[in-house]
Amino acid sequence: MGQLVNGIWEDSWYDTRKSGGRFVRSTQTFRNWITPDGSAGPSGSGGFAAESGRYHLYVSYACPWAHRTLIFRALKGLTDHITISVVHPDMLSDGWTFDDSFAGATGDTLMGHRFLREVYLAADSQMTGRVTVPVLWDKQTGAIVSNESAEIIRMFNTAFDGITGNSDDYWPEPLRDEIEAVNARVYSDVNNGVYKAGFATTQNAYDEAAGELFSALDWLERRLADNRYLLGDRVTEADWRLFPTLARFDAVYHGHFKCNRRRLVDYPNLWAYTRELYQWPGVAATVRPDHYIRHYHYSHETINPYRIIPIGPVIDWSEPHGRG
Ligand SMILES: N[C@@H](CCC(=O)N[C@@H](CS)C(=O)NCC(=O)O)C(=O)O
Repeated sequence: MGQLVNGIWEDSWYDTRKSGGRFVRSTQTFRNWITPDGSAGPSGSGGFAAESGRYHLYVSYACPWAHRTLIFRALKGLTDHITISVVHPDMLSDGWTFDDSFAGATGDTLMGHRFLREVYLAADSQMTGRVTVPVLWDKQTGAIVSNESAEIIRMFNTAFDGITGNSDDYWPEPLRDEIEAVNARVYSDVNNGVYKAGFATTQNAYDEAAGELFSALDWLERRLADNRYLLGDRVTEADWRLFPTLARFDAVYHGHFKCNRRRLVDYPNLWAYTRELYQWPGVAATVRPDHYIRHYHYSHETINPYRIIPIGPVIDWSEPHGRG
């Protein structure tokens, strides 16, 4: 694993020395928005109009951030309008690669590159930063629109509605403030919280992250006792941002990241809720345990130096959820 510095690939693991053993996720570099008419969005520059077939999404089935974008692509009827390439689950010294020898890894179906970093360099030959998935690519201008999943799902939520005729809204105006508040805690303590626990290199950093994670799961469990979804009776972006972490919890985070106070299946409401979201039309195909179990255990040498892939818990996703 590594990063680009002035266009040159440097192979290095996350440096937690300056942050007291804490993992600090860096912010993303490409922050433009696709809009219905190509006008500029909340950040970046304009020129990215919603058009069928114009955009390509680079993803990993292992990555929870990329997973959100795949879910929104499915929910919003965008599979015929936005093409995808899926990287190999192993992220080693070359970062994400387009080796297509793992079932479901497609290679770079658009440009035929070997490494994801080449996609970044095609957009900016002097790029400095991490080479992450997801990446939303504009075929027309040869630019990266965005590599920030939180913003890609907002674009997918509305930008293509005129093309797809799908106006389902997962970020409804009256609920936005509350969605933001739930997202903030879920991001910090759950989505990123599992990484903070797993990548901690001091006991203190781990204790802090694991404590916050399980307090947040207890809070979510209580919330879902009286509410079908996080915001009440309507599924929103907040649910789809939580789901990828819950889907990986028992198979990956519980063991590999030492998030083991409880398993997801020990929380009756959260577990039934996760099954309901899994069973939502189009969602199951985005959940690839083969990719995420392989990715985490094989790629994180500092955590699992012998790269043994565990046998894993048996998880019955098809059990009726009984909610609603
Ligand atoms: N804020 C980004 C985070 C993306 C991210 O960190 N992706 C991970 C995979 S789960 C990655 O590609 N990491 C490679 C690296 O850090 O070098 C987003 O939500 O899109």
